[in-house]
Amino acid sequence: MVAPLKIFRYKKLQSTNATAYQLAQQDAPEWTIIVADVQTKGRGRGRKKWVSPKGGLWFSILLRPNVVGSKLPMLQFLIANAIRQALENETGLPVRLKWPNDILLNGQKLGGILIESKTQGDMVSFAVIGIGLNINLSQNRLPPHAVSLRAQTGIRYDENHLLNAIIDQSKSRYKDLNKPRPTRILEEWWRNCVHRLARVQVTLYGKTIEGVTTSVGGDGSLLIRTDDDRFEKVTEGSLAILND
Ligand code: BT5
Repeated sequence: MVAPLKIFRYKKLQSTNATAYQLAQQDAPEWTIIVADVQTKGRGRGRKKWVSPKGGLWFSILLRPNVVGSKLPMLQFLIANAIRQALENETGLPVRLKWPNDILLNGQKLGGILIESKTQGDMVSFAVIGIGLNINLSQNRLPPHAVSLRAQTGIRYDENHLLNAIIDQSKSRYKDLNKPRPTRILEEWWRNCVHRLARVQVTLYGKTIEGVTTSVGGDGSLLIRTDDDRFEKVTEGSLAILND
């Protein structure tokens, strides 16, 4: 059964993920959504900061998928597909995806996804899906290599309308997570991946792998064919697209 949607809106929070996580621990139902106009401690992966002034869409969705923890990367891809489709439908802009968690517009970072979860044994008890999207921020409020919809087009967008479109797309795809094979999620993600069959460099803990990305796997990994024709599977890291 799908629980009814409940949206909690705040003017300012440290992090919508932190608030959603607390609510999850207090048994809040699936599809509880936390939105903040401003985050004072917005976070990315690891210890990275997420710049979150007014003008962005900063929100978290609480889900309780009945899946094993190893399926969480597919949940991230599923949500990335939902965001991409919603933004493309509503704005007509060519929004693309970059491994592992980036939403791009014209090669620059429009947004990102951060999943924080709790598991019990192998199973997920809840997942908080944090989504940050630069909607109406002016370029001078954005970090380097970032872009907003408004900075790109000069148009001001309705953040609420976009939020609803993303939630609708996420809801209509959610059941795909329970399919035995994640083919549909993976194919859609890969079709819209900006570095499909491109030369990339992935860095993790100082180790670098260079080569051509050939596919993504059901565990969320990226397969890279190196110059000496070996296949390397990477499950974490930061990816840069090489131009040569
Ligand atoms: C991400 O991390 O891309 C995930 C970002 C998730 C943010 C949402 S907002 C709602 C929810 N509540 C939170 O506290 N977080 C989530 P990562 O791949 O680690 O990228 C982080 C890097 O992106 C930083 O180190 C900066 O280089 C860059 N960055 C920071 N703020 C940005 C922004 N507003 N737009 C584009 N890039 C940004």
